[in-house]
Amino acid sequence: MSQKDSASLAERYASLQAELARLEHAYYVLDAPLLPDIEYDRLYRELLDIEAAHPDWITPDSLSQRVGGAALSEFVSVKHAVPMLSLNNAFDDAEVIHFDRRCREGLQASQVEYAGELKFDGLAISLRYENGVLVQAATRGDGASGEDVTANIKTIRAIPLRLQGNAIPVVLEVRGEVFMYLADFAKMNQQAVKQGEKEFANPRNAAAGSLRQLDSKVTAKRPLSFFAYGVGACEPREWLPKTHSQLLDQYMDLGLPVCSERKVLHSVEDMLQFYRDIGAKREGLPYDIDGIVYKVNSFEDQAKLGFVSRAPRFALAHKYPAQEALTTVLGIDVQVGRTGAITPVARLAPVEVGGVTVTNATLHNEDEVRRKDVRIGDTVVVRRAGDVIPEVVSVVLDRRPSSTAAFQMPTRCPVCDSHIERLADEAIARCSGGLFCGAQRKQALIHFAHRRAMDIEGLGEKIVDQLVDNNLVRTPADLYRLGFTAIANLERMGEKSADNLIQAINQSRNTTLARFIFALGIRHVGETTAKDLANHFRDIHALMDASTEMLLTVHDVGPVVADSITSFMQEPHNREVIEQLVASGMQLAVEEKKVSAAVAGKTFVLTGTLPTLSRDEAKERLERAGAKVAGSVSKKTDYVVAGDDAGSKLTKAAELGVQVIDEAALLDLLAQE
Ligand code: 5U1
Repeated sequence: MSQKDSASLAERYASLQAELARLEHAYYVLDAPLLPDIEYDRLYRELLDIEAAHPDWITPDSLSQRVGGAALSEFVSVKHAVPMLSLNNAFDDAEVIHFDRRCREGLQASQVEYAGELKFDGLAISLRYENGVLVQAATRGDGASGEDVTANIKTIRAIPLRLQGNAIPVVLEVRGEVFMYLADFAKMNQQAVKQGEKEFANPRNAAAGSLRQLDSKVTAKRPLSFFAYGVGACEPREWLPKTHSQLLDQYMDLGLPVCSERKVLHSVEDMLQFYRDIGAKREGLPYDIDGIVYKVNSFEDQAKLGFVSRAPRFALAHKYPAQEALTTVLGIDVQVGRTGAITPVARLAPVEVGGVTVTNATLHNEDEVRRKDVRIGDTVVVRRAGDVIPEVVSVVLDRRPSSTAAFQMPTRCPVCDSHIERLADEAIARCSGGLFCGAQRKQALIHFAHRRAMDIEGLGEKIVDQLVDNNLVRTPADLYRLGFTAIANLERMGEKSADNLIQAINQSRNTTLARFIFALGIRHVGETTAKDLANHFRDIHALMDASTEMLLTVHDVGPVVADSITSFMQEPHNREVIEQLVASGMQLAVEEKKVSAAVAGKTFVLTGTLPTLSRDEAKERLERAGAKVAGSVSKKTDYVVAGDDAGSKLTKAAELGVQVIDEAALLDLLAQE
C-alpha cells in the first residue's frame, strides 16, 4: 500500500470510529437511533476489516474493544483517588425535614437548593477518563478501594470509551450506577429458561453477577446499562461547574448517560413532592429504584458541609417502603409452563409487599429451592420489584419449626401425570407429556400446525385457544376427528372458513415423515434434525423404538438430542397420540435424496425475494439435492442466491468475492444431474 493510500485509509478509520461512536451514543444514551441496525453493522464490519489489516492501529478506545477480551484469573484491587462514599438513609418525611434543617443551619442560610434524583438499584461504579479516554473502571468495594472491572465495563454500550466535545478535563472520574432495564432483564431470563440455564433472581443480582464475571465475553452478552450521577477526581478542578445539576448537564455534553428523571428543588416541600411524584410512577419506570437522592446543589456548599465518617452531610437517600416482607410458606407446588418447564412456587400466607398483596412467590427451579432450603412452614423474606414475579429471597432459619422436611421435586407432572425429567446440564426440569399435557397443549398444537410442520393453514392461535378451551381438541390426533359443525360453531368462524380449515386439516395428512417428526415438537428436534431422523429411520415406528445408541448413529444427533427423543418416545401418552395420528390416515413420504452434482456439498445463502420460489422451498430443494443452506455469508459460502430487495448479504458477497446467482441460475444448477 502506498503512503498516500495508507493515509487515506487511516483517515477513513478515524472517521468510522467517530461515526460509530455517534451512532452508539444516539442508540444507547439518547434512545434515538439514527440509522437502521444493518447500516451500523456495515460500518462496524468495515472498521473490523481495517483493524484486521492494521492491528497496530487499534487503540484501547476503539469500539471493537467492547466485545470482551481474554478471561482474568482474578480482579485486581484499585485504590480510589477520591473515596466512594455511601449515603445516609431517611425512611420518613421527618428525617428529610431534619436533613434540610441541618443543611440550612450548617450553611447559615434560610433556604438551600437541592438536586433531586433517583436512587438506582444497581451497582456503584467509578469510571476514570484520562484526556477523554476511559482508562479504568472500578467497583465501589469498601469505598477506599474496589476491583478493576475495566474489561467488563467496556462492553456496556451506554458507556462512552471516549468522551465527546472540546471541553474535556485531563482527569475525570465519573461515578454512577450500572443496572439492567427491566425489559432487558426479562428477555435475558426468558432466553436463560429456553436454554435450560439458571435465571437471575432480579435485575440487581443480574447486573452484579454480570459485572463480576472474570470472562468479559460473558459480560458482553448481558444487557447492562449505566447512569452517571457523581464525580470523584477531576483535573483541573476548575472544569467543574458551580452546581451538581450543571455537572450532570455537562456530563450529557460529554456523551455520558444521565437519567432525565431529575429536578432542582428549592425547599423541603419541593423535596417531599418530588419523592411522592416519583413514588407514584415508580411501578411504571423501566428500571428498579429504591429511593430518591437529595444533594445540596452547590459544590461550594457541599464542601462546607463535609462528611461524617463515610457518608456526606450534603446528601441523603430517601427510601421507598421496603419491597420485602416476612411471611410463612403454606405449601410448595409446581407449575407447568407452556413449554413444559416445571417451576416450584411457594404458596404464602397473604402479605402486603410494597402495597400489593402477595400469596405466591416463584422459587425459580429445583436448585434454587435446594440452595435456599425453603421448606413448608418456614418464615421467608418475600420480595416484589416492579413487574417481576414476587420471589422468595431467603429463609429466616431462627424461626424454622421443629418438624420440617426438605423439598422434593415431584417425579410426575401435576397436570398430566407424565414423568418429569431433567436433562444433564439443564437447570430446568420439564414434563415429558409433550403432545398430551394440558399445560402444553395449545403450544403443541400451534407448533403441530405450523407452516413448516404439518402446514395446516388457518389453524392459528385464536382457533387453537377456542378448540382447547371448548374441550374439542386435546391432542393433535383430535384435529383429524373434528367435524364441520364443531368448527363452524366457533366464534368468528363462517361456513366458508370452517370448510377451508377442514380441507387444510385433511390435506395435511399428505405430508412427509420429516415434517411429521418436526411437528411432534420433541425438544431439541428442529427441522434439520427431523430431516436427518426421517432419512435415517424412514419409518415412524422405527424411530419410536430406536434406542439411544441407535439414535447416536444418526448424523448430528448427540446425547442431549438422543435423550430427549427417547424420553419423549418412552412416554406412553405420546406413543398413543402418534399411533392415533398414523391410524387417521397419515401419508408419511420419505423423500429420496436426488443429489445434484452441481450443488452437493456446496454452501448456499439465500437473500431477498426470489421470483417464484419461497425461501422455504428453495432451502428444501437445495437440501434435498445435498447442499447446505447457511444464514450468513462467509468465506465458506459457495453461492449467494439473490432476489429482489437483497440487503447486506449482497455487499458481503461482493467483499468476499462469493459468486452471486439469481433464481434461474439456481434452478439450472438444481436440474444438473
Ligand atoms: N442518584 C444517585 N445515587 N447515588 C448513590 N446519586 C448518588 N450519590 C451517591 C450514591 C452512593 O453518593 C454520593 C452522594 C457520594
